[in-house]
Amino acid sequence: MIQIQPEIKRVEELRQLLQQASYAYYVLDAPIMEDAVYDQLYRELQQLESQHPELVTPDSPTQRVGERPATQFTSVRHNIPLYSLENAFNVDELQTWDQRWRRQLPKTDSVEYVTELKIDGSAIALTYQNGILTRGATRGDGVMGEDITQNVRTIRSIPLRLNFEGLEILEKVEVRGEAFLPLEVFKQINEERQKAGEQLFANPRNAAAGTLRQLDSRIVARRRLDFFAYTLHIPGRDDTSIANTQWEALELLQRMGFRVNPNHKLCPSLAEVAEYYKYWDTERLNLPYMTDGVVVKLNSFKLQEQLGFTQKFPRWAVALKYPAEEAPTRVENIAVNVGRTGALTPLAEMRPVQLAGTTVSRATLHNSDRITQLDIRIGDTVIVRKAGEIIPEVVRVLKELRPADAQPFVMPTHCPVCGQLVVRELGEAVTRCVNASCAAILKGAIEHWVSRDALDIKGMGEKLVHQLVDKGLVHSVADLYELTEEQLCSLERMGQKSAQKLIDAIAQSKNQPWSRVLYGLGIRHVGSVNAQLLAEKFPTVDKLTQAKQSDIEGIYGIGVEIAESVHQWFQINANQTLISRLQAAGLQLETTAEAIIVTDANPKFVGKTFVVTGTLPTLKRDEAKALIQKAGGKITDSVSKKTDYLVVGEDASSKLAKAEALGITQLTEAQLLEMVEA
Ligand code: 0OW
Repeated sequence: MIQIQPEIKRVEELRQLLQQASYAYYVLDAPIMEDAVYDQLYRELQQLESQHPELVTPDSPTQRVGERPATQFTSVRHNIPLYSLENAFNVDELQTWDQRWRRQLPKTDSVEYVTELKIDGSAIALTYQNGILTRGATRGDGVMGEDITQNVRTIRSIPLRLNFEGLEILEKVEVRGEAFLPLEVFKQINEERQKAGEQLFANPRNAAAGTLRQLDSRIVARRRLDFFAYTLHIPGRDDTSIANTQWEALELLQRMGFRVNPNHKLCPSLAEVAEYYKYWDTERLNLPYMTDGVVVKLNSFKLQEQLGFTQKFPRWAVALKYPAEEAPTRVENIAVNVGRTGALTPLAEMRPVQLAGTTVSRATLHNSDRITQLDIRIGDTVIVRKAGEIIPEVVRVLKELRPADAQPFVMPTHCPVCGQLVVRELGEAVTRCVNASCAAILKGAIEHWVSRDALDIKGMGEKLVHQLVDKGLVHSVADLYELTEEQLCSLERMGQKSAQKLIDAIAQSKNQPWSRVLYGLGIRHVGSVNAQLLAEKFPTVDKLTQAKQSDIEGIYGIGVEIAESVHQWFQINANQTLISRLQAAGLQLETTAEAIIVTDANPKFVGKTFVVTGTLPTLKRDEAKALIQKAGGKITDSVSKKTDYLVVGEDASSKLAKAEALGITQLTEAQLLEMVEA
């Protein structure tokens, strides 16, 4: 090995200096050197690294911006699901949330809350191994996200290496936070897009999400995304093992090198939370980034653990939103929609009104309790709100404008679709049609089955589903797999070609994994997050059918009501029949081994054989292997003259000697990563 001692020392020195300067500038917002000095040091490091490529490490400041655009994003699993937040739109609803969690833990007297500004960006999850950033992913559906590591590395306030000074060195760390676009940058981007004649981003949140999903990380680097961390997990360990409270966790995140929103506050009572919410309603308009509410969390991790999660949300946190735009309009009719669970949902049909950039003409009235509470009548003038959510809501009725002929609404006693008597269980707010063959329920079930997160059957739109049911061609989702071309051709606007295409799409859906089939069954309380958790714990349908309710309850994030609903569903004969019909049709009712699909074919890898030996500095062996396979390379365990590359880690085995004897090219992890990204 030639003597390169002085260069190694200089490279280390430069790296240290540049990292401190970057941290001070982007995280502390307190520069410690002039930009010109930074650029000169950066160039010196770049020169040294190009002379000695083996000195390049993934956490070097020069490794932030990848050169080659990705072809597409691979989907990745979050070890710990990313939950979203339940909404409260005012202090009353905050109190309701507070009373609800207290009912779960009656003995709790005084608790502390942490309030954080709710940054209106895009949630991302970061993975660090031995302190090095190895993965960045979008939230996705909470369980599966997209690998956007290349893009995340360009966010200057995200450290490429954690600072464990004075802290326990943690092998694996998961950090979650909000990536966002500062308002200034958002305006700049839209000005550029305006000039380029491109469509503008509607708001900073869409702009951030759109930027994160850019395939070319050089574009991302130019857009100067920023990041506030708010959650820290150590996979495999209890959160309480590293901090006892959210407050401590935020401190820890700062010490490790993350930007944490400075406006978080410890509130000993709900009154203080309300004060904080009131203060920031106006104050937030002076901030250089978009917020849409306040996140209120119970500070104690012990309490958080005791409370756990519902199907989608943590019980110990709530998003206290700021009301968005509201507008008055008239109720012309109140119609009743029968959903796929049979629930009868009253809908206000209103005179169209402009709201938050869209035209609104319908708003959900939820259930008859809500109608009574609002005392809404046909002909009333109401205030409608769109609080960032897609579905607008009626906030209140302007009684002083009520016309004499306003008609009160009465919930129908018979299902408007199938005519059967409807049921409203005691204590339940919802009125439901319980006729399993009600066309509305069947249509809803099929729409759910073919939807994007379920079996994802393209071409099976709402109109087609309604035709299939109305013509008696389909009485259950299993019938889809027996549809013939001539049956489809008998439908409106269905030619022979599109019929065949649809038959193929239906057949194609048999390859969807067991978790999607489980979600597609439409079991109450089983969303796509829980379906994936259930499919992981019960890899075959038989295991799930035979599972006791207590086995199901034991899964992280699955509560009692979900377990009860799942267990009951599998006891019903009609459902068992459906399962066996789906099995006969060839649907995936068990988890097959994850096939590594070549997603980023790279000419340097296709047709080449790799052997990996020794411990790599940041990647696990199977991660390096997956990386190679996804790029189209082949992995073997032993070295032979057919081997093209040997990836060498620490304490390499005898394979190294054999590779040297055979003159096989050796690669360090850094060189492998460079090859992958090149
Ligand atoms: N947007 C935010 C924010 C925050 C998580 C922890 C468990 C569930 C929510 O500023 N300050 N804190 C959390 O806490 N979440 C936030 O945003 C959420 C993440 C996903 C949907 C929201 O954007």
